Order: sequence, then structure tokens, then C-alpha cells
Amino acid sequence: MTKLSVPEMSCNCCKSSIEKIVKGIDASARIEFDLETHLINIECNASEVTLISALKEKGYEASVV
Ligand SMILES: [Cu+2]
Repeated sequence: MTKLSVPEMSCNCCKSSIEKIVKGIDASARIEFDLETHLINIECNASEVTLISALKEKGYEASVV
């Protein structure tokens, strides 16, 4: 499981775009969001580096917690 901090994730629209980004990498990914702490837990086959760079490409700065 990868735990990422995404400070700019603040509402449901961020949530759904992040979900799309992650599922675009691995369609079977499982993602848990916590909007209050801006943390996401991702279970998927992609590496942390892949996830972080894909998110960054779409404007979401992310870092491993
Ligand atoms: Cu949003």
C-alpha cells in the first residue's frame, strides 16, 4: 500500500480526478481518501514514483507519507 499526501486535494472534484489518474495507471487500483488530512491510501500495481509523477503531471503535488 502506498500512502501519499496531496495537499491540494480539498474537495470531491479533486477526489474524482485523482481517482481517474490512478485508475488510468491501474484500473484495479483501490483508493481511500481522507479529505481532511489530504491523505490517500492506494493499493495498486504501480510504483510510488509512477503515481507521484502522474499526479504531478495533472497538477497535484504528492509526496510519500
Ligand atoms: Cu477539488
